Amino acid sequence: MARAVGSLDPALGTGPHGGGLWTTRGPGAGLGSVRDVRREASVLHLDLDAFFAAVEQRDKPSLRGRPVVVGGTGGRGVVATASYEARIYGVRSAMSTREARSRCPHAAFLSGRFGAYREASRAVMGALREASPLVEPLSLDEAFVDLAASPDPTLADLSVESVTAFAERLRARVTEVTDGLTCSVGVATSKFMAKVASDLDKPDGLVVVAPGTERELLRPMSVTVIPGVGPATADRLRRAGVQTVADLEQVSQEELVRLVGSAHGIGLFHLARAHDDRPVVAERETKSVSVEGTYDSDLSDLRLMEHLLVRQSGEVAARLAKAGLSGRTVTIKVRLHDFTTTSRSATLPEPTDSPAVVARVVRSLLAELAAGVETGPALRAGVRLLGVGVSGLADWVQDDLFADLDGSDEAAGTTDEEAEDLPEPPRARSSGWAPGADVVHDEHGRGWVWGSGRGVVTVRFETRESPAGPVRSFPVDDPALHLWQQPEDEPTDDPGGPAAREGGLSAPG
Ligand code: TTP
Ligand code: MG
Ligand code: MG
Repeated sequence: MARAVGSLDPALGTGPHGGGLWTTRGPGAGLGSVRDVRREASVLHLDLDAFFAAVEQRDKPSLRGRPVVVGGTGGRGVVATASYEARIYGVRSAMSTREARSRCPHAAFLSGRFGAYREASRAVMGALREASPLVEPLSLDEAFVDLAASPDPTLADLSVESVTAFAERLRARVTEVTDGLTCSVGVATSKFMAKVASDLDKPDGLVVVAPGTERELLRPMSVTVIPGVGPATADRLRRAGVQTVADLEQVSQEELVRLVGSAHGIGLFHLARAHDDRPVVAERETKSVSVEGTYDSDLSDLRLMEHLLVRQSGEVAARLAKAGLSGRTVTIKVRLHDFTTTSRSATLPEPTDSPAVVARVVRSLLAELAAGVETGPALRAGVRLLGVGVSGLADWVQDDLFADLDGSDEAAGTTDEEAEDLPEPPRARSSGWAPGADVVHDEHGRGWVWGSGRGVVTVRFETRESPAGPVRSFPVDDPALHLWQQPEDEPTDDPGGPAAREGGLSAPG
């Protein structure tokens, strides 16, 4: 499965484009230092294949080799991911579940089990840390590993041959510790190129980009391969006649700054030349960007509080974007009329700098406070300070940098349509049988919810270790049927925290 891109001749080196010119990002973002691009392909990027769906197929033998869609299964549900069998029918992440059902009606639609995903993620990150002490997780299923920091003696020369062999062993190890999940890996001289490479031979692939061949690999690719270039930025560039990285290389730095602004123009100029000297950072210093406001008279109108918090979300997001930062944890802070201060946080599965995403989380956090037995009345009794913060900062912006800038008013506004986009409140698990949920029956043992409705719940009795099992139906209130929980489930402030549960996957309707 290993594929080496470009020449294996180490004499090619990295050329003269090494002098680090990254000065556009904020201090401490990991980009301000002057550093040479590495001479060896020693940055590894690993990403699990169809992560949530693959965990479901692992644990549900009857679904192996079949289309599986994980996401919100209710009316407003959105697809989190789809198995490769379902992708053949055009099912994609972030598509509405309704659309996914019409494209692939015979798929299994499951509402997701975050405990199982977190457990798999922990096993993977553990295996990566065995390989090198320098591991930088980007999300539940993805991380950078610095091979130059590995104590493994086979990596001593960091040649293409030795990193290739090492990466293959690491992939096998990931499959072993996760009981069968596969991953795709890219190895290159920088984070940018390693991430590009891990996507080139998905699923279950390995691509090693030989040092010196980065630019020829990038040239034919669409500009959207560059982090931060989403549809809106790509559209601006396309209108200027720039579609591929080769086109982008022809544009001067001044012209790029004019097209997309100084903060991103300079970065784009360098990334188009595969010039990325960001280090792999194991433990990021937790920093935050926040905005707060104090008010002369106590506020007691919830809609006004929401309006102010949403405006602050826009300011925080703008500061993040300006500094080239993104963060995963969104916090609201509220000081009550009696000067007690309270806060609520939620952690997203991926870092964001989007005003719309921050505002959405902020609204649901305010709604959570307003619904609290004690905090609700306290809010209504009057608030003198409101604040919004984003922490857990990364310098890898996942979203489209210009998607929100182009429509910033709508994104940060408080229209009724947006209010309807609030995540559905988490539903108590005992009140329903979510499709895909683990159950145990006193007589038949372990299984999972295949479907429910009209007072009946249907269970397939099988587990990771069993062959595909039989299906049986029970009354929904059958006292012999119970939800089954992973014993050491639910640590709270982990990747895939509350926001991931509420926003990433809505409860089935
Ligand atoms: P990805 O790594 O982007 O996707 P994937 O692992 O499902 O598929 P592949 O890498 O093979 O292309 O995301 C990892 C998980 O994050 C994914 O399984 C589900 C979750 N996720 C969402 O909940 N919503 C999203 O929009 C995306 C992109 C991912
Ligand atoms: Mg993945
Ligand atoms: Mg991923």
